[in-house]
Amino acid sequence: MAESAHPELNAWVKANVEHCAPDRVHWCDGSAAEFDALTALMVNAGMAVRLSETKRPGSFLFRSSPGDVARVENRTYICSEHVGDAGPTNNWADPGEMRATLKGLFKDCMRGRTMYVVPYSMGPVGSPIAGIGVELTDSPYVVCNMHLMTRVGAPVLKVLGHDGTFVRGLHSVGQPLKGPLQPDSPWPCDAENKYICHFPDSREIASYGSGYGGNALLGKKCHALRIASVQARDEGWLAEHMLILKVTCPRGSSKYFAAAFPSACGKTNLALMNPTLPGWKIETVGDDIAWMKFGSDGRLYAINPEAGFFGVAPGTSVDSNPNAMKTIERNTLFTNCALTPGGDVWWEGMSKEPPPALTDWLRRPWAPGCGRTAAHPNARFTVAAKQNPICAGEWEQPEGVPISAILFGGRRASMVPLVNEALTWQHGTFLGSIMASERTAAATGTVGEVRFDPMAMLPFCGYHMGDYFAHWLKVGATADAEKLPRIYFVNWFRRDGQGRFLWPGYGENSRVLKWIFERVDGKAQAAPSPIGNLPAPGALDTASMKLSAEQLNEVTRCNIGNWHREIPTIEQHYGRFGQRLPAALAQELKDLKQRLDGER
Ligand code: GTP
Ligand code: SPV
Ligand code: MN
Repeated sequence: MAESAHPELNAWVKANVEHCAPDRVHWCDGSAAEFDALTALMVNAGMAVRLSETKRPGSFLFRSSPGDVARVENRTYICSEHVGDAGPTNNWADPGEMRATLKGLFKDCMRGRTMYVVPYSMGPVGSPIAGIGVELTDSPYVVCNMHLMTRVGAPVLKVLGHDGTFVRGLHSVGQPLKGPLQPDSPWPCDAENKYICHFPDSREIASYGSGYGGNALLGKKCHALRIASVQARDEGWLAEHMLILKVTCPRGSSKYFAAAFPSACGKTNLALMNPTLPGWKIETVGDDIAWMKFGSDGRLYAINPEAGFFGVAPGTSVDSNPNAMKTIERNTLFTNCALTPGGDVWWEGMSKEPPPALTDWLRRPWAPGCGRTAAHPNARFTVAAKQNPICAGEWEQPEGVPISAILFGGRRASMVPLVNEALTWQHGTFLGSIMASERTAAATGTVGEVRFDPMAMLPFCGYHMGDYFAHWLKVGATADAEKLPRIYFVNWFRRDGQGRFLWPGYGENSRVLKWIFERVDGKAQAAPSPIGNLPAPGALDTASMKLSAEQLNEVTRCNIGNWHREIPTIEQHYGRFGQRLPAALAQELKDLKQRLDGER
């Protein structure tokens, strides 16, 4: 493939070729041959290990530089034209100044390398909800991941035509090759000098210095969340950090739920769940991102803009997530997992007993009890969604699937009960806006620290969070209230005094999905509480569970005292948004306080 039929695209590529000075330019067609050629190239260069053809056919292991293992929120910038449009939760940078900085960084940065031009569609090609982007990158690892995570190639250029709009993404690992005789490093990057920049007004992304995940696969968080959230605000729809699942009850009727949990808080696990409740069935539409627009029938329809999963490996096992284990049996890219002597991958939690000897993610010999983890806690697998044995037949339906319920949830050791139903869309928006969660290894920072992460969008909202809340309220106010999804708050991560999880989670979460399903149908019973409707005694199906009455009461109750103590923290959180905090949410907080006072 040479150039496209799109003069503006061609001119943009040409300008970047001149500036970045790659030795070669390759327009990607998304074919299997292209994928095979690139993986072979990386194996030969020592950047990838081909895994055993009998144990893990068609699969490869990559080990990153220790300085490039996760998203870097402190190096992620929203460069809005107007000061203040990025809001207090984002790093803002002046777009003019940032463009000048980037110009310097990208100058000749691809010397010795190939620039890959990756035209991709987020969403089924040609879907009315889908969007197109083009990523220019000097990383063959990124290209192979984009093959699996998005739809790449000629059909995308066809939809783009000669004047279609697209999101522009420029990416470099930031390590020019010194010369043809200089061997490449196994994971080139510029560890100390990363810039993940977004220009929401012109729908542009520039990412420098990292090759890892959301920093580098620009279709994912940069495009499908940070840029798309701005497009969604402007056009009246929602771009959210949500899985999409289909749940079918024993009598055969189905509903679709979307759920927002922060990074590494259980989206992939819920979306691929094997329910423990007999007769109930879960199928996957998406595991990380949802784009939702209103259909002509007034209901909210969601598509999964992605085509694959970039999932957390540690903790994934035949017991916890058998469908994920089946999905990644073949044709999978693994990053920062450990390598077995037999040419397979391993990570903490994959089996109860670790293998006797491994090569860890830093390529060092590893033995059980040596005091280090063999895989990095943010080790990941990249795999095509269609390999998932429970992939819903309609997952690529261009019009999307109608959403009946939206779930919000985070990791909270105490306070937040297992499930709580919002009273209205506005109350649900309130609950989403005060959501907090313990930080995980998905981003660099202090693991375990509780922080507010509204709607699981803290690292991903491309504009002022106060305006984002207002957008949610507006979406609800302009819709037919009867047709809006109901909103729920869940928490699988309650702990006892010894730090053990009180709720078994994983497949047992189907019990909560059942209660929500039946609530939407107007069947299951609820009991009011100051924070919302909790399952009435006996309404949550706990048949054949090994959970004592005390444990069940502890996970499902609203702890009035804890909520009282949380109010000042919520007020402080809200205080950050100043005048841009919607009055309706300030009122919701007052109402909550009053209801809690009434329980004293
Ligand atoms: P991102 O891809 O970063 O957005 O993460 P995610 O939200 O898809 O999280 P994922 O499902 O990969 O889970 C992350 C970690 O949480 C894994 O180590 C899981 O084993 C663990 N986890 C998931 N669901 C549960 C649950 O119900 N209970 C408990 N205790 N742990 C869970
Ligand atoms: C997340 O951190 O929410 C992820 C992984 O899904 S990454 O693509 O690295 O953002
Ligand atoms: Mn995610």
